[in-house]
Amino acid sequence: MERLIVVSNRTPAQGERTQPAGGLTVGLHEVVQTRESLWFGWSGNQAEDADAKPVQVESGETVSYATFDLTPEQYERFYLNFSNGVLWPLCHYRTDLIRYWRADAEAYYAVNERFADRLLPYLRSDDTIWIHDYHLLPMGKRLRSLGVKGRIGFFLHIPFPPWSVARVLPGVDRLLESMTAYDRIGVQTHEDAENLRGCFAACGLEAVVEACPIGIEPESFRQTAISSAASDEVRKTLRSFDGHRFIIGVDRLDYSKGIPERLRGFARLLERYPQYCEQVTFLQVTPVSRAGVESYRALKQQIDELVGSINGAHGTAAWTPVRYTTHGLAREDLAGLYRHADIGLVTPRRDGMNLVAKEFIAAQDENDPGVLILSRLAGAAPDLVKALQVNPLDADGIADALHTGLSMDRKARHEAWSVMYGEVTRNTAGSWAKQFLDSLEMATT
Ligand code: GDG
Repeated sequence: MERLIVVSNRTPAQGERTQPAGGLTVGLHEVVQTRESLWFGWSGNQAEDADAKPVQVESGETVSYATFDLTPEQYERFYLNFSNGVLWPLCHYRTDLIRYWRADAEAYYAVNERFADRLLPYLRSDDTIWIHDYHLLPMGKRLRSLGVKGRIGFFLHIPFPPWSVARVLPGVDRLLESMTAYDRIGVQTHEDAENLRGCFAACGLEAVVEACPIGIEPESFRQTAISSAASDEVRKTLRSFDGHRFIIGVDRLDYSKGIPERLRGFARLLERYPQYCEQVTFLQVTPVSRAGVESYRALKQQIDELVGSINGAHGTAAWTPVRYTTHGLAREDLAGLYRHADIGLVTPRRDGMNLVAKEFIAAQDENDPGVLILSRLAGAAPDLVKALQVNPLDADGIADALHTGLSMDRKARHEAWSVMYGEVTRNTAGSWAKQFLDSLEMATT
């Protein structure tokens, strides 16, 4: 089997290499452990002299890591301003949040070229290269112009909008043209695939795009949930709920995740179904991300205020309706808490896939499973049809689904859960990577 080169903006941090913690890292963990691989990307560090510093290589038994620094200016223009201030909102249909500057776009292309230039000396002619996510859309084109002839695939982890939205981006045709360098482009859903194909067609371009939904490692997540369900940390949190039932939400702090909308949905539950007051607590875990981008700072303030106003309006001296933390939890604590939760509340306004929904299903106790409430705008929605599906903008719809979920008997919960658990165990991280790499292998270059 040829060597696999994985390229992503960030490579997993030291602690994550054996125990992956987040979306992309979870997805790729299995594949890089099972074949000779090199994982290449930004170190996460900034240095004024980054361009003069060599790539750092840490060799391992099957997987090696090669990382390099960015200059503060590259970090700001490439990562914060263009990747997260232009492409992320565009791909999540939030054109109102785009802050476009031509200099940032130029820095984006320049850093992509730098990724390619720095990778080149490490490549062998028979390597299979797999590039990931919106930070690196044009990287393949540079590799081709440097003479790389082997297979290059690309996977987009976030949604792709239709042409009517994508055309808002200045220079979108240049971006799409650069993506034709790939032998295969994978996206999460059929809708994303249709959208991206439509964009290529609108620009008179051709590329092979396919839907390939990402999964998790359900068995190991399930084992983590089982072994953590009675840990000190999980028990301490459960004790603090004082016997109340609880709803859990887990998301990076991001406007795509629909956190204010979800809080309004919970508030509507308390207003319209007052029998849940002092009976149900909502735990929202929201590690801060991208604090350098203005729209994320504004969102944090909005959530802080909403949590305060819901707790002020509905709380009592003895009960806090919303428990909210912006600190991440350890993965095992998260898994243990999912297992005890009555409801997993996953209501993104848009999401490429949403692995939290799949983790929640994997973590459940099959004898007494919780209920998943899922946004119909998450990429996971077509796979998890037995979830209680909601429109994330409809606070009353979320309240009704919460009421339904909290009222479901064990048999109904088990029926829905077992169908979804079947789906989560069929389409795993491993099968996702295999499907994409098999398809890339069939590409003739
Ligand atoms: C992107 C796409 C797509 C979250 N909080 C904590 C924590 N997490 C972990 C979750 C999950 C991961 O982070 C989040 O994955 P998602 O898929 O939900 O979302 P994104 O980070 O936005 O990922 C997404 C994904 O890429 C993969 O293709 O599904 O649509 O946006 O694993 O558990 N982990 C720990 N503490 C936390 O507080 N340990």
